Amino acid sequence: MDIFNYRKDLILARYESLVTRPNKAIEGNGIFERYENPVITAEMVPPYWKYDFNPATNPYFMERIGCNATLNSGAIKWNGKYVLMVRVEGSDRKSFFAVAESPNGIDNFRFWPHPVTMPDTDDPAVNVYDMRLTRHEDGWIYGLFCVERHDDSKPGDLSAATAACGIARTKDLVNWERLPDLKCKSQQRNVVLHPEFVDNKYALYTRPQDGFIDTGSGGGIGWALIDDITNAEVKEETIIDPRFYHTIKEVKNGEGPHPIKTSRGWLHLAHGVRGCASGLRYVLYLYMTSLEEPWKKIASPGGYFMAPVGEEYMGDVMNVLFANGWIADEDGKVFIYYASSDTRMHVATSTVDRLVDYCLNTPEDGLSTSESVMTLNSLIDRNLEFMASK
Ligand code: M1P
Repeated sequence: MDIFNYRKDLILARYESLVTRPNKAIEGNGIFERYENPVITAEMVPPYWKYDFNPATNPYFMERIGCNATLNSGAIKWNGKYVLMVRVEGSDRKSFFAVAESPNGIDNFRFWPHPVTMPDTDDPAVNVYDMRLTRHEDGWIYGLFCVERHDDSKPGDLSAATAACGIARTKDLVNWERLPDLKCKSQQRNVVLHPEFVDNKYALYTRPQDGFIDTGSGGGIGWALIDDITNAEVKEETIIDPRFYHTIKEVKNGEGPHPIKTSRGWLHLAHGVRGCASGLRYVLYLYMTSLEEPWKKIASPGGYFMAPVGEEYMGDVMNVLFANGWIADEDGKVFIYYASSDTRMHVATSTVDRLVDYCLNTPEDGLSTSESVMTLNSLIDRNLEFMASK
């Protein structure tokens, strides 16, 4: 067989076996289950996005367009399928959005034929990423994402960048209407649209930051009401989930996907960042806010909900878990889509009941060693007493 056909068959067979690989849950801590395999990796991008399939123009069947990573994905249930709005990062470091769908949410994810063609604003972005999808009660599906541009106020500095919140909406996940970027005094990343109107206004979870990387005076996850989503402007911003010294969110934090409405309150998934000798460590945490006043925190379990394990530590940006998509099914099952080390996508499953139980019954961070030991001793004492009584 000639090299073109040999390589083409090999690449197609490898791709098919990867995307059809069944995934199995791993029993864990009772709060959620991880799965044996990642759900989407760079190798699962369709070969016809990478290779020129014409032997006349690609006689060696060589890769023409490289894919580096598939990460931070928005998520939505769409026509009965589990759909991810994947951040695909090319080998040229540019990210774009592409939709992948699965019949069961845990394996067999396949990309739709084309990536999303996202319209630009009058001030085109250099890079866009990390879309949060919200099916809003106004009837639109919104995608809020980070828009990165070079910071032209620092002409000689090639790494100087700015972050703003891009806003687009769609009815089919294919055709997008781009709205003006969020107007705000600070830079913004990790902005999320709340699914319901609050006081007849659109509500945003924000993450104000002084610089592109450093949050500086930005104190944590914010809350802002917006009069007009087609010309969105943050006029007032309140910090609802502050970062705090010697916690998992000392350096920064950010809202994940939009919160899930439960009978006990809004259930939130977020990421927290702390600094250590090897750099920044990104973990996931949960919190809950009041149903009537979604800006008021009612539960704040201490510590992280998920941190990297095993191969999740490895990748382009080590020691990072990041989540901006989850799906709650009608039967209460929750699919948490998270990326590890800015490289690949995974799923973890749980239920609304278990996650709410976790939030309401996990002790809060007492903010000191003494408090942590006291909390631990209280559990040990209750257990010893209970076990002795049996
Ligand atoms: O590299 C880790 C993450 O860093 C950023 O998150 P944050 O704004 O909270 O620092 C984002 O660029 C995110 O995409 C990335 O995964």
